[in-house]
Amino acid sequence: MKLYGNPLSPFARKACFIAHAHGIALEQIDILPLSDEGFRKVNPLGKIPALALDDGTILIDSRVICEYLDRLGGGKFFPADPGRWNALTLQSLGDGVGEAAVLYSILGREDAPPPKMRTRQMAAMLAGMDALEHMEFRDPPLIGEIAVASALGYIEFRMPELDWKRSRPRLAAWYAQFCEHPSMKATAAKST
Ligand SMILES: N[C@@H](CCC(=O)N[C@@H](CS)C(=O)NCC(=O)O)C(=O)O
Repeated sequence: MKLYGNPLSPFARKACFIAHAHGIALEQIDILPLSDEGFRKVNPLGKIPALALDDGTILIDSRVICEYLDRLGGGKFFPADPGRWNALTLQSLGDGVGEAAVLYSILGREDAPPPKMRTRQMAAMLAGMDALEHMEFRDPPLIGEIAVASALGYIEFRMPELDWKRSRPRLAAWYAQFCEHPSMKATAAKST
C-alpha cells in the first residue's frame, strides 16, 4: 500500500500512527499538495493523505484511511458503541484544530493574507484547545486522542511562537506524556 502524505501533515500523521501501531508497512510518498497539480490524478481534491491499496483502490481523507488501517490491523482505535460517537467527535475536534492551524499557516504564506480569514482560523484553534483543556483523554488512546495529538504536534512544529501551553496546563501535560507513545515518536516530523 502507498500512502501519499507529508511528514508535516497532521492528517497523514494520524494514518502513519495507526499503521505503525499495528505494524502495517506503508510505502510513503511525499507530496507538496499546494504545488503538485499532478496529484489530482490520485485525489481530485488535491489533499493529503490518500491511500492507494494494492488493487488500485484509492482511499481519501484521513478519517476513512485511519478506519481502514485500523480494521486491517485488528481494530483497536475505533470502538463500537457506546464509545464510538465520543471517539469520533473528539477526532472531529482534533481534526478541526488541525485544519484551522494548517489554513492559518498556509494563508500566512500568501502575499496579502486575508486578515479576517486568518483571525477566524486562529480563533478556532484557540477555542478548540480551550475545549480540549477540560476534556478527559483515554488511555490506551483511541482515534480521538491520536487526532488531537497530531494537531498539537503540527502547531508545536509550525508555530513554536504560539504560547498555547501556559494557559492550558492539563492539555500540555497530557500532550507531553502522549509524545512518549512509540507511534508518536516514530511519526514525529524531524526539523532539518
Ligand atoms: N479532511 C482532510 C483534510 C486534509 C488536508 O487538509 N490536508 C492538507 C495538508 S495537511 C492539504 O492537503 N491541503 C491542500 C489543499 O487544501 O489544497 C483529512 O482529514 O484528510
